[in-house]
Amino acid sequence: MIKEELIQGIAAGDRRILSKAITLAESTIEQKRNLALEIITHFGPQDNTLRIGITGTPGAGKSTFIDAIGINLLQQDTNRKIAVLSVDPSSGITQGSILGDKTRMNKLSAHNRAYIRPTAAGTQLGGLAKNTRLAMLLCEAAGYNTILIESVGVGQGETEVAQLTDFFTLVLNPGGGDELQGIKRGIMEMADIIVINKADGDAEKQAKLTAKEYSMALHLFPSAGGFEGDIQKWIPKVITTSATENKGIDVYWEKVGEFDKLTVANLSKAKNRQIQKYYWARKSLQDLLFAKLGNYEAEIAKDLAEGKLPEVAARDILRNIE
Ligand SMILES: Nc1nc2c(ncn2[C@@H]2O[C@H](COP(=O)(O)OP(=O)(O)OP(=O)(O)O)[C@@H](O)[C@H]2O)c(=O)[nH]1
Ligand SMILES: [Mg+2]
Repeated sequence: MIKEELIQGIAAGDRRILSKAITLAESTIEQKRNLALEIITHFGPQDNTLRIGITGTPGAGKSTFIDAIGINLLQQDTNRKIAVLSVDPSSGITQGSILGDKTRMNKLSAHNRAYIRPTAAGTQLGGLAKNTRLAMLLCEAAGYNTILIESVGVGQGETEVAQLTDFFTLVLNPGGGDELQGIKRGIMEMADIIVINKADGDAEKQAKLTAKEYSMALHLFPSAGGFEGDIQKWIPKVITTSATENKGIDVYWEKVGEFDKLTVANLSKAKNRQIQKYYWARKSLQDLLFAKLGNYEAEIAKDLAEGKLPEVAARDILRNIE
């Protein structure tokens, strides 16, 4: 498919063509990837979008929560179009969770203003968030003004989701003491909101208690609230929800709305996106350089055989890298 067709299709919001473009962006073939980059460049930055990261322990209810908040938002606001992207390092082999996600998001996946796309299987862990970023930019180009990114918040690499989004949501379950140990402190510190999900039935009381505990823990972080220069910082919130019983969903959107209003007004949303661009530029440069290293094995061997200091060999090679 040629570039013009792809651009026209995306501009018209054609999901089939959007999916094709995302597949190009995920490709390891340089030409295909470059085509995706050209398409994204054509559309330029979309500043009036909302990017939300949703992370949490496996099975915390992230997908069910996304289905509930997604439908709620689409009903409230007919100008919204939602794209859900998932970053799931475990989906590589069986694609089991992809099928699982479709059933957990059955309301959203049937909605004509929603688009759901898992990150392609088989990609490396480090590349997942990078591919998700390009997928997000393509979705925004296709008119999806609200992006929800689901990722599992254990292991490494998922902190990168925070580098993709404006608002970072951490989904946990009632009775969190043990769970806290599985979640890195760093992730808690990044959260703009902690959602204690599954606050229903017998667990409702426990959920309120857990929320109180997390709330106290959050305020112990020196990074919470206050001012940075003359910019008033967001104070992270803790709420309880039931994604299955649709409780607390309105409160969630209220908090997101407050956050967006604050960060647009004090310009920190735009500033944050600028910082993120630097992050992705550096990371891409690092990856490109790293990919070239393999070409210099023979030169390293030759230099060392000639008795060069390893440090000198490295310096000389770097000077000649094109
Ligand atoms: N009682 C109760 N169960 C819930 C709630 N939200 C999700 N669940 C259940 O929890 C299980 C896991 O839900 P998912 O939405 O797949 O959780 P997830 O965090 O996306 O899971 P992974 O993507 O596999 O990490 C399912 O059986 C859901 O029905 C809730 O609010 N209350
Ligand atoms: Mg899920």
